[in-house]
Amino acid sequence: MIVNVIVIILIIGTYVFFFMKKESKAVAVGNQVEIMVSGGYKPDVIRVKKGSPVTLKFNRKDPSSCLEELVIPDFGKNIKLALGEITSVEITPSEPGEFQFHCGMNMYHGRILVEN
Ligand SMILES: [Cu+2]
Repeated sequence: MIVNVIVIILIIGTYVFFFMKKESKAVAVGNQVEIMVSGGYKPDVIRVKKGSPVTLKFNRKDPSSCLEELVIPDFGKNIKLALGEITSVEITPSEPGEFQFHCGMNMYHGRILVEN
C-alpha cells in the first residue's frame, strides 16, 4: 500500500519535472526580454530574429559570486551583473544560429536561438 503511494508520487513527480522542463524550453522575444538570474537563467533559451537588436535584461537575484559574471562569447560580451539590479545587454544578431551565454565559470548556461 505504502509502496504504491510512493510509486504514484514518483510518477507524478517525473511528469511534473518534464512538464516544467518543457515549459521553460524556448521563449520567443520581441526587442527585449528580462532574464531572471537565480540558480541559473530563466528563461535559459530565447528565440530572436536575425538582424533586429534585442536587449537582454539580466535581473540578478542570486548572491553567489558564480553568477556575477556574464559571458556571451560570440558577441564579445563579458559583463558584471550587480546584485539586485537589472543589467541591460544589447546585441544585434547578424547570423542565424545558436549562441551560448554562461556565467564566469561556465557552470550555468543559456542559449540564444537566432532565426531568419
Ligand atoms: Cu559559475
